[in-house]
This record gives sequence, structure tokens and C-alpha cells, in this order.
Amino acid sequence: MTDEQAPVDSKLTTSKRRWAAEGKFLTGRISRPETERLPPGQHLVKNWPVLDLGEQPAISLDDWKLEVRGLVETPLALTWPDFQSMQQSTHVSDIHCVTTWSRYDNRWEGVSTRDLLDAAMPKAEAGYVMLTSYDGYTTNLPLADFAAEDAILATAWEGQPLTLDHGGPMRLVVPHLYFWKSAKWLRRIDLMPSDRAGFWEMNGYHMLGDPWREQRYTED
Ligand SMILES: Nc1nc2c(c(=O)[nH]1)N[C@H]1C(S)=C(S)[C@@H](COP(=O)(O)O)O[C@H]1N2
Ligand SMILES: [Mo]
Repeated sequence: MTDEQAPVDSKLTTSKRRWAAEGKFLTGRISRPETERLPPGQHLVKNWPVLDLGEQPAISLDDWKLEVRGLVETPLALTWPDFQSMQQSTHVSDIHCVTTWSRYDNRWEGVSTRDLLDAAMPKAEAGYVMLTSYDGYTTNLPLADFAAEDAILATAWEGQPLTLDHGGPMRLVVPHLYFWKSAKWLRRIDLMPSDRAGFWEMNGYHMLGDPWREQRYTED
């Protein structure tokens, strides 16, 4: 390491340590009780319904890109090979859609949001994220929820590449929030200082969307 690089490295190290020390990954927000698996007002399905705005954008892997912007030390613009070369993880989790269906035990493979955030390194002021997808869909959530232990940028479901109708080649999965927060065909993640409403949130849906507290709609 040269003297010129040293200050940069120590700045990044400091940022990473601060990020961990602030406990943004350990917020304990998940309100699921240990005894009840199905949230109130939900019913179980065995199939996997498709829900979206109606346009399913087909992105070739050559054109695919994932950007991480805003309040990060290292903005990212990842190609598909870049994304594949990141640490790959597997998580099994339940889906809870606000339209009242839930589906248990979905096996997701991809990049955990924590590993992506480790690469981008959120600044101390970052508190929320806005997700933007290839179909123009947007949705917002707190950074702490985006960084949940089991949140994953999924490229495979049940051992198969994620199909286009379910958000392939890559979608977000944040299991502890209603499924509309899990952006399909994700293209961009913006880290923000304060919360802003995405598509459904501008149309009356809850800013957080915790199924265990039945946060379906904004109270007014
Ligand atoms: N890009 C994008 N992501 C989206 C949506 C959408 O319209 N566009 N719909 C959301 C909603 S309301 C739900 S319930 C889930 C549905 O995912 P599925 O079709 O794989 O079941 O995707 C969410 N993510
Ligand atoms: Mo939904």
C-alpha cells in the first residue's frame, strides 16, 4: 500500500466500521411473533400468483445493469457478470401479498442485500431506499428493512432461474414486508436521507407495510 492510498483506505474502513457500529443491520424491527406464521387477514396458497402493473420488461443479460446511487461511499453500476461474481446466498422465506395470499417456503438464491450494501457502503445519513424497476415501478422502504438478514436480490427460485413474469432476471425479496415492496426487474437503488413514496405508496398503500401489524393502507 502506498502512502497516497492510505487515507482513502482508512476512510473506507472507518465508514464500514461506523456502518456496523450503528447497528443498521440489527434493528429488531421484525414484528412476527414466534408462535404464528400466518399474518392476520392472510390465507395460504400453494401456487404463486403473478401481480404487476402489466408490463413485463424483457431485459437481455447483456443490457442488464444494477445501479446503487445516492448516499453511499461507493456508487455502483453492476453488469450481470459483476453481479454474478458477488457472494451468492440462499434464503428460504414466506411471501405475504397485501391482496391476502401468502406462500410458505420459497427458496431464493442471489446476492443478499447486506453484501450489496457492504460493497456500496451507505453513508451515516442514509435512512431510506427507493427502488426503481425496468417497468417504471417504484417502491420505498427504510434502509434497515432493506438490509434485513433474509432480504435478497434473487436470481433463482426453487433452483431455477427466476422467470420473467416473477421479475427475472433479478428481483428483490424482503420477506418481512408485504410483497409489493419486493420490486421485480430491479434496476436502481437510491439511498435517501428521508422517506419518499413509491408507486403504491402514493396511491394509499402504507410507507412500511408490515404484515404482522396489517399495515396495508395509510391511515388518514
Ligand atoms: N417492478 C415491479 N415490481 C413489483 C410489482 C410491479 O408491478 N412491478 N408489483 C408488486 C406487487 S403488488 C406484488 S404482490 C409482487 C408480486 O410478485 P409476483 O408477481 O412474483 O407474485 O411484486 C411486486 N413487485
Ligand atoms: Mo401486491
